[in-house]
Amino acid sequence: MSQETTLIILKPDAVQRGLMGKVLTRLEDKGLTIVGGKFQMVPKATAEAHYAEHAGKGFYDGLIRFVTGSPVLVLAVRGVNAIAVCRTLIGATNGQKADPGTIRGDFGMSGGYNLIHGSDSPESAERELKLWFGDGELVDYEPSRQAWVYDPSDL
Ligand code: 3AN
Repeated sequence: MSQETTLIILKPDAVQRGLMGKVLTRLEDKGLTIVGGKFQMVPKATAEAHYAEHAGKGFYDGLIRFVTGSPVLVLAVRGVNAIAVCRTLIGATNGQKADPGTIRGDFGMSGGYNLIHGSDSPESAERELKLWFGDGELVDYEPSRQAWVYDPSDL
């Protein structure tokens, strides 16, 4: 299986609650590789493009206010099957229902303030990475531990 890259956002609640380190550690501990990152306020147009599929839903205006109201950490995360692996680590949308052991299950109590975004498909990952990162902003490198994260037949 080849490596995938997925778009992860540590949302304003993760930043404000001081959980960036803990969440990043979970991604790194899993064996995933951070290949891009930026800490930023989110322009309204970017938030609207990112969440376009939710436009018109009851929670949409609040979601845009939330994600543009305080800084986020945007990450590009790489690994074999990284999109599905990150979704599993993240857990169900609502922290009250997310399984213990997942990021939302361990740290969250809300469906709106749910700490972290992860692309939900290869198509979403491609679209979202293009939206949040410009040409040349992702860094291709081989982490030294890589040889001990994967069996060669995984790659
Ligand atoms: P997920 O992030 O688990 O893929 P989506 O794609 O269904 O969830 O929703 C995108 C974002 O919209 C969520 N992360 C959450 O911030 C917000 N959202 C989704 N459903 C609700 C809801 N019922 N109430 C409030 N916010 C919601």
